[in-house]
Parts: sequence; C-alpha cells; structure tokens
Amino acid sequence: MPQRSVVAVGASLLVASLALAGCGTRGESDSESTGGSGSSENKVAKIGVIAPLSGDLAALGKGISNSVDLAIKQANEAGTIPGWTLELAAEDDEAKPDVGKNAATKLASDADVVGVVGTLNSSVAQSVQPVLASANIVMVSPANTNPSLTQGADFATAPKRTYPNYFRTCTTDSVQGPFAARYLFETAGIKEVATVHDKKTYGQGLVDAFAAEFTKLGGKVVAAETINPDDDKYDAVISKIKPSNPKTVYYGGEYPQAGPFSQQMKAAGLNVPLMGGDGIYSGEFIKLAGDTAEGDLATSVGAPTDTLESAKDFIAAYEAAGYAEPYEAYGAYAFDAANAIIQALKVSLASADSAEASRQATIDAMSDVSFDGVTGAVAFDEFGDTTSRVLTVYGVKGGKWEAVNTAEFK
Ligand code: ABU
Repeated sequence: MPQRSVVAVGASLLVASLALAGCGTRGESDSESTGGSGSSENKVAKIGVIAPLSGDLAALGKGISNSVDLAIKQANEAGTIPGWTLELAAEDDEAKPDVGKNAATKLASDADVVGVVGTLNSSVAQSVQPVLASANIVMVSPANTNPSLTQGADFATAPKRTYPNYFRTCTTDSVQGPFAARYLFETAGIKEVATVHDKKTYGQGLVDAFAAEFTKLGGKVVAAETINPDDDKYDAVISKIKPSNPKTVYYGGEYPQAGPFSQQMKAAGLNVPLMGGDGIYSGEFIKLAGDTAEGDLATSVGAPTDTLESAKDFIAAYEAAGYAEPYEAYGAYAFDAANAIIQALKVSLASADSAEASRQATIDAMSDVSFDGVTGAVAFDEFGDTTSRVLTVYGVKGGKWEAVNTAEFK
C-alpha cells in the first residue's frame, strides 16, 4: 500500500530527498542511493489539483493540495512507478464554478496531466466534470458530498452514473444528512429544528437530505430559510426563524457564512446550537463564530484523522514536510485520492509511451483500485462512490472541535 511503503522510507529520509530534489535534477546514482525514481531519463506525469487556494475556503483547499503534494513526493521517493516521475499541477478554483472550469480546461490541455484530485465544492465539480470527462482525465474528489455528482439528478429514485471518470473518497450527503438527523433526533432528543442553506449545490442538497430523514423520524422543521452566500449580515433571516422557537438550527453550507451566522443568531437571542455538515468542520468556523460557537455541532466524513492508527504515518510525514497550513478536514481524503490515482497509474503507465496516452487506461484501472488508505479501506462502487459510510459528529468544546460520536451509517 502506498503509505505503508512510505513508512519504511521514514520522514527524515523524505525531508532529505526533498532537499535533494530542490537542488536540481538528480542523476542515476542519486536515484539508486535513495531508492527513488527521479532519474533525468524518467518521463513526467502530472497529477492536478483543483481546489480553492485563495479566498475564504483556502484553509480547506491548501490542506488538499499539500496532501496531494505529499503523496506525489512519497511515490517518487519510493519509486512507485518505474520510469516515471510524478509532478503536482495545482490550480486555484477560488471556490467558483467558472474559475474551476477554466482550471480544468488548462489542465486538460497539458498533455502530461493524467489525473486530478478535486474539487472541494460540489458546485465547482459540476462545471469541472464535463471538461475532464471530455479529455478522459480521471478525477477523484476528497470532499464533494452532493450525491448527484456520481448518481445523477434522480439519485434517490433512479441512480445513474454521470461521468465514468469521476470518483470520490468521501461519502455523500445522502448519508451525511440522515446521519445528522438521527443524531439530533435520537441521541440529542431534539424534535424541532429550523433549517437554513446557502442555495448552493452542497448546502441545499444537505438540508434536503437532513430534513427528509428528520421528518421521517417524527421531527418537525419549524422554519426553512435561505441566505445569500455573498451577504455577511443575517438579521432578517434570524428574525424570521426566532419566533418558531427551534431547538437547533441545521445549516447547509460552509464555514465562511456559518461562523458569522452562529455568532449573529446568538447575539440576537436565538441561543440554540447551530449544526452543519463537513462544510463547517474547520477551525476557521470556531474563529469566525468566536465564543458563541461553544455547543455548536458538525458532522464530517470518516473518523477523526488524528485518532486513526492508519493515519499516524500520514500525520508524521505531513508535519515533517513542513507545510504552512494544516491538513484540515480533507487532507487525509486527498492523500488517499492521490494514492488511488497513483495505484491506477501503476497499471496504466506501465506500458504507456506518453502520459496522455495513459488517460483512458487510468480511468479503467480505477475501478479495480483497492487498498488500505489513511482513512480506511479505499475502493469505489459502480457509481464511483467510496464504499465507506463512516461519519463523525463533532461538538465545539473549550474552543475546539471534539469528536462526539463516530459510527458507520447503516
Ligand atoms: N462537502 C462539503 C463542502 C464541499 C462540497 O461538497 O461542496
């Protein structure tokens, strides 16, 4: 397994080899002495990243990009693909669909690009998917949770695979929404909620999935409102929700809006927890909400990375590599996504004359990819979805996210 081979290499060797790589092209003897494959005779294949590397979601995007960078460097160090050197090609999508589309077009026109890890936002994925599909470039998202991306608009009643090149290592909101609903209704005893979403693909889909399960369980949605993600004052929406006396506000969207929303609803006297999905599970949410975040809740995909035995080497190597930003909510998923592509490339590049010529074979090889990743078993079903359905509920305690409950959704 990719990360297991890295264990043998060790963090100090990785750092040393990165320093060597930074000094210029290594000769054959260098490759032999490190066990690496960075020969000047190697052919180059690039793994792209499309994620927000600037703007208010950059904390998540940089965690993704850094983690892909780490996987690439480890693979080169370990000589995972003989005769080939992998390179990172990271593009900033600014969390905007049109910018993401341009990034995908740029990567597709680079003949060396053989796969892409991304995107963060489901709304951006919708514009990136067709571009990469047309170019036969495999795309693996560590973070998109909207179910339509893999199973089409009728995912609930007539699921149909949308793009054969699209896969993801995170679970979907068809699981995340009901998981949150069951926690609130069955474990926390909350029977009345207000819902708010940001009208984006992810936020709206998550609230729909949550509300369907919550009402099925016998709960009541006492108010259902939306915000404009470009706004930063939410008084009007909070005024509409407050008289309905919800016991929790379930929020569909991301932390740049959810943090201020939590702060403003409590300042307005609506002193109930705000709960959201993986889009608010970030230290940035707590910074934005301030002290009022205490008691707020979030679900996120998988088990907490720092509690996983399988993540210890990833965390140690990430720290040793000295990235300026934390790996955040999706770093481990991005690392697994990159390694899934690398596993497929081991097959597709073995007999390829050029990176571009391997694109379709890389997509074909993805269906058979299966390994023990940092986040758990990494494999994909017939839609390209992960086979994992583990999620965690987190609560803000003492100014930090703390895991409350990790379970596999049945
Ligand atoms: N999954 C949370 C944020 C990313 C998205 O799906 O839009």
